[in-house]
Amino acid sequence: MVRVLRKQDWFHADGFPISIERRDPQEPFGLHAHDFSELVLITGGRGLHVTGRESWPLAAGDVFVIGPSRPHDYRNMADLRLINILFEPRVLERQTWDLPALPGYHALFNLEPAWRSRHQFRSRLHLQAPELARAVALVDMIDEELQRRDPGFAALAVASFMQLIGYLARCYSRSRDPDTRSLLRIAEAITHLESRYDQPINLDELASIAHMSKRTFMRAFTRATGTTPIAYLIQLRVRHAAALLRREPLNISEVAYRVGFEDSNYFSRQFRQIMGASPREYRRASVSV
Ligand code: RM4
Ligand code: NI
Repeated sequence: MVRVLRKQDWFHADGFPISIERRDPQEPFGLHAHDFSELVLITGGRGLHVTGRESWPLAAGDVFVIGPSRPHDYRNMADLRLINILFEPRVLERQTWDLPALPGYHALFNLEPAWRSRHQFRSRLHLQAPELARAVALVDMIDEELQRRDPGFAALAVASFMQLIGYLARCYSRSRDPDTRSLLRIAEAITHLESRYDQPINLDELASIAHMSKRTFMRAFTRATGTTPIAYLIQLRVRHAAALLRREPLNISEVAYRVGFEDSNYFSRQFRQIMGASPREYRRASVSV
């Protein structure tokens, strides 16, 4: 059994969903998983990052995300130093503004883990020294707010966290490495889906955004995300529909139409399959809480 680190032991008692741990250096820790996510910035030294059966060498400037329940460990450490930003994924589920419009955002948080394991970790975010310095300065701002915990700290810490993520996503998008470029092309197709989910979308268009043939695109997308482009789109639509059902007094077919479904029966079936309740039941349950 892999040891699982729990939120209650690593986050402040007030429940704020971001916490910072500096490892200067990282001490041997052992294989473990978490019920939260970690955004890790390697700031110095060397080591090996191990997750599952894969491992890859670390150097200053490497940045990666470890999602919940993914076991990992650091080995062969030589003065390995890192900053670990612990966060609950819900921070990125609520209000992300236009972060999902950045391909680097999807590459860092959604695609990379799946893609990495299939491509021996060749695609990843690596910051140049000045970029790393800027990222660390943003972390320091979050940290200062978390240390002081003055009124308003939550808003300011989240604001700096978003700035950090936006900055990292932009750095990712600028990468010239060929493996990373191909990952980013899939991320661009996702960005397109995310911003036009309510419109008719065809595969040819997506494949051309990714600069791939339709067949290669289908295969690469499915490998990177674990689902087909169509299933991804349907999930996206259903997610947006759920938000509308919670917030707006629209009738079901209007909701279906707004998120891009032409047929409201089809919408209801897909909704039930993904959310485990019909749109009507879902709305009733969310009103009563
Ligand atoms: C450890 C190591 C782990 C992290 C915990 C919180 O020193 O960095 O990856 O999960 O701290
Ligand atoms: Ni960890």
